[in-house]
Amino acid sequence: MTEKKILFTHAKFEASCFKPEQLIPEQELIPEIAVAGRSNVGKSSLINALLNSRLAKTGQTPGKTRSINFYRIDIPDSKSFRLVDLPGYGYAARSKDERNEWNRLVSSYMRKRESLKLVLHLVDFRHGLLKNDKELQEWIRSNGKNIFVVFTKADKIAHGKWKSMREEYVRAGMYSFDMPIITSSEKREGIDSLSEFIVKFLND
Ligand SMILES: Nc1nc2c(ncn2[C@@H]2O[C@H](COP(=O)(O)OP(=O)(O)OP(=O)(O)O)[C@@H](O)[C@H]2O)c(=O)[nH]1
Ligand SMILES: [Mg+2]
Repeated sequence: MTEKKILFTHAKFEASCFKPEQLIPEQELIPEIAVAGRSNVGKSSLINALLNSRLAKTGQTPGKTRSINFYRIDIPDSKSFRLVDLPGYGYAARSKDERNEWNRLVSSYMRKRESLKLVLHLVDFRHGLLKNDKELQEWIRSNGKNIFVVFTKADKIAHGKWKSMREEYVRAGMYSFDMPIITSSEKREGIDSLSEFIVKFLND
């Protein structure tokens, strides 16, 4: 059976917000799905893979995305939504001031945003959850938000190990409200499954 692929082709960049005061207003009927994770885990690359575009800036240097970036996606026969690229955390070379800025920006977004319906927590498939990932998960959940884990950079791991590794991570206590999806933005693996998951989530 061949299913019709869902393509997020109607996407546009809306805004880059560097400070809480700059956050664009929420729109009642537009749910937001945020993409969170450590610096360099592949957040912006995943957004580009999902949108089949180069709208999000990616890079070799960790800490590439310093703002919260909003993308608006319209899908035929489905609800529209926003993908929200969050700045990464856990980049050691950041100064204390920069870390405080991150906290101020991300926490003001997470705490107040009613339209934020889901946080995609990106986790490098090679490393699993590190200490600050666990802290992030606890903090997101304490704010009453849904977490769904998306593994990234799976092309670095032999295909044959994927399933057992995922099971191992889930057994070790990684939180995700549904079975995590394994992706590679570089090889476009798992991207269609993730698109389908998003559409189903939006319309359930
Ligand atoms: N092998 C491989 N590399 C990837 C993949 N996705 C991203 N990368 C690489 O990882 C690096 C970081 O990617 P970004 O998408 O910029 O990561 P980010 O999470 O947005 O990083 P910050 O904005 O710094 O928080 C880049 O060099 C990408 O080319 C993937 O699926 N496989
Ligand atoms: Mg980025």
